Amino acid sequence: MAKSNVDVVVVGAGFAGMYLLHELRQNGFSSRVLEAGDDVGGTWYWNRYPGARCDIATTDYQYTWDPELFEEWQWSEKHAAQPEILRYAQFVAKKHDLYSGIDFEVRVEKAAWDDAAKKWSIHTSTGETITSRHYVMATGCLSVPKDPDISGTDRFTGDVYVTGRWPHEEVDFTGKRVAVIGTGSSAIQSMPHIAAQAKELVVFQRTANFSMPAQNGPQPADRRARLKADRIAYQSEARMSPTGVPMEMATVSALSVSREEAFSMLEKSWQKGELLQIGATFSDVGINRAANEVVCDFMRSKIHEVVKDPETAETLSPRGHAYGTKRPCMDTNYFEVFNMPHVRLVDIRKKPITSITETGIDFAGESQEFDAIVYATGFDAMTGAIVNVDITGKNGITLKKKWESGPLTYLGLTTVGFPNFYMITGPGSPSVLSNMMVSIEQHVEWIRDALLDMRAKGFDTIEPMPEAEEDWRVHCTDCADITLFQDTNSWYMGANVPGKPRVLFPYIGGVGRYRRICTEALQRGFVGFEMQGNGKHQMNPGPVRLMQPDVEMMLDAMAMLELPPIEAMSPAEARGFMDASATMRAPGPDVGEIVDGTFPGAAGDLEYRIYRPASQGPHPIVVYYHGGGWVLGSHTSDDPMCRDLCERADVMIISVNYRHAPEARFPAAVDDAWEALKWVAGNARQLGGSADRIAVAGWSAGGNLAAVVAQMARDNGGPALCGQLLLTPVTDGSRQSASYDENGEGYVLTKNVMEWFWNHYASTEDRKQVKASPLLAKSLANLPPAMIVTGQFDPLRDEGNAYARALSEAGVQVKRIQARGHIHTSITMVDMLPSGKSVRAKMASGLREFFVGK
Ligand code: N01
Repeated sequence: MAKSNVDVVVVGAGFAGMYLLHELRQNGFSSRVLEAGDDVGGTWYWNRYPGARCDIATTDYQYTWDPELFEEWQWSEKHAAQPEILRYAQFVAKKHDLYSGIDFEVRVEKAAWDDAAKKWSIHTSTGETITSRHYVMATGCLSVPKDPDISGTDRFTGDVYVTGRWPHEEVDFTGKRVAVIGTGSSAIQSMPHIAAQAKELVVFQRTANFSMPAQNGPQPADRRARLKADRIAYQSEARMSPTGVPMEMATVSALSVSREEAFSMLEKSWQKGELLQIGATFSDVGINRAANEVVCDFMRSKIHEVVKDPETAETLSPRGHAYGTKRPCMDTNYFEVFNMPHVRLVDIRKKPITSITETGIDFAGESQEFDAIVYATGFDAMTGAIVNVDITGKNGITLKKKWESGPLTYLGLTTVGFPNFYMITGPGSPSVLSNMMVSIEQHVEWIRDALLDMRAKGFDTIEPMPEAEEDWRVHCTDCADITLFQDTNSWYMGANVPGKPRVLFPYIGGVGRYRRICTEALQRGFVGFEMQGNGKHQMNPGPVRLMQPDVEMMLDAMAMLELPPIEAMSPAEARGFMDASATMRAPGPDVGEIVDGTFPGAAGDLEYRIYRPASQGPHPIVVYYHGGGWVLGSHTSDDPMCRDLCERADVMIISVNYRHAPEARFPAAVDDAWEALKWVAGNARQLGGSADRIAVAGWSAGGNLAAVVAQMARDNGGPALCGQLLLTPVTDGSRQSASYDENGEGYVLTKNVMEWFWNHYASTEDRKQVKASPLLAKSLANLPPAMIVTGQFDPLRDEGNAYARALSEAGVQVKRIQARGHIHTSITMVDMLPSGKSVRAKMASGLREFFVGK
């Protein structure tokens, strides 16, 4: 007799529920696993349509937690078909005696949290009520077929099939007139099988889809060899990779090679027959529309090669959505189907279905009779299975109500108001954008480790904190914002279900990054969670380290290059290194005009570069001081950012050089910066700008100089400044703030590099002077309005913020931007890191505001 009070109730006996059951048993937790079907397998139990196969190669789509399985189970093909995957699930269930822990043909109808008892109360379709301390939804992301939303579906008297609920017995379409509605993965896989049998097949397509041949056959030799040589290393690589499948990271932009070369690189990827390979051919397919279009063109050319009738080929060619923003498909002879004489393609955007009738389908003035209709119309993805159960958390709030405007989770695993409730591969986790096996295992292990840690520390309940959930929502949005996903109507965006909120449901920051964040949350003592039990109450608001995904990707790439530390170089070597790096960056936008010249510095002529907007002048002038720790750089070293600010703000930027340390130590740079400002102010009209509309700006050490000259201008009665824009400025060299410890290593500008800069520039005594440390000024009153930008992961963050606070306290108008998830150098990386774009847009609007009404 199964127990009605257990530690954990798990819903679903797919690969997630099975592994969780195993781990719970191994660790002495009592459990009940409830499954609606009559066998294990989850998605592979339900999706039995002909041709159903896994799109991820079997070398990668298999459990790793039981190493014996690698010997005991041999896959027959590269992409296993549904019956084989189901047999694998059954094999594992038998081997580990999992069947004995699962209740089949039981649906959970209701689950409610009892806050007094600190337990879940779970009501099932059999009338049983089970209580449990913890409740886990392992219900899969694509398990609730969506309503086809076509009128008259209930009228049809012929045979009706839904790909996601296919009958267990074989379906024979021989001699039948068949309609297939939908052209997603399920339709694309099943179509060749249906076409081979049917007398007549009509395919109703709403949106054409990208698909490539699966090139099925034996397992990929290279992957097999790597697995055999070092299974652990291969698995670790998968776990830390962006998608859960080991793959080389692309470093080349699709726009940096000729079209011929791009097509030849794509052809190589195509030949591999691996789902993720095409998108991984170039570094910018997911984030740059023009780069993505190269891939789209290639994919469309392939359709035209196969499909003989050009009009049909064009109808089958996706237009209007970026490659990868709707799930790309893998097929076996899908496009070939449309060369068969008994197959017809109907584009329902041009010929809409008006109704299903008793005998067939009415569309665009035609009435066609069918013996069978196959609905391959997809799923209420990601959240459908979760909110289908009436789940009530604290204070009587249901999850359905809470998620009305979109799912809110912390780490895609938990949600505020629902203690001891977990989702496996839930919304806000990589899930459907990853190799599900890798993601499932990671979630199961996270839940297991959380339960073990709670038991060890005597906690009964775990619930995410609202701040953590909000941070996660913002981070997920940051990640989505740099991609092309939001422009496409896809089930990833909830767009296939009328009324569903439109957000990117899965987390797109990558499998490896996600794993690191989840692990950090546990290892640092339940970061972001409120824990209670045994009279103890712990709140650990964190936050976990959430970087902008592109910034982190850049750091990963830099780590792989194993670059020598700057502080181990001489200034000359460091300058050479910086110049070489600059040749590899994107140039930045075009501006109206660029003019180079010289001005008289404090000890001789120095160079400047003017960036003039294309619009009619005279323009406001921004005197700009470059970054580089007073040791590196020049008037051209921040070229892309100067172009970007000029173009966005419609102001003239004059980037001025200054003498560098150690050859010219403090206060040489200040003296030159000051001379530059005076010279620009005195020559504003000749330079084509407005003499009464001048501001200063600078990045890093240049931000330090800009802040210093703004004070000097105030103290010397001019030039009058309209504003100061300080990007991650140095403001206080006399002591180091907490951000030096927090962010002192691993974020390009390290504590050691900063010390190296200071040592070259100024003595310990000099650092205490106001012209080196503007924060130390006796008064900051009467300075021009300021915009101060600080990066979250910058050692200089706190001193930038301290300067902003001090200015504000002195009555200066200050706008502060905290660049979430950014490091010291990332905001300036124009056209390389898309996440910096919105920060620079704010900087530009800040610049424009300096001059409003002036
Ligand atoms: O569902 P889909 P699916 N009238 O939503 C169309 C995974 N999977 O079951 O795009 C007419 O992709 C709809 O049109 P549109 C995989 O992640 C994996 O095929 O909304 N048409 C679309 O063409 C996959 O992405 C594997 O304009 C209507 C189709 O129906 C996910 O499951 C195999 C319509 C639905 O396509 C879902 O795939 C299979 C209407 N009223 C599935 N409503 C493997 O790993 C919808 N459509 C192998």
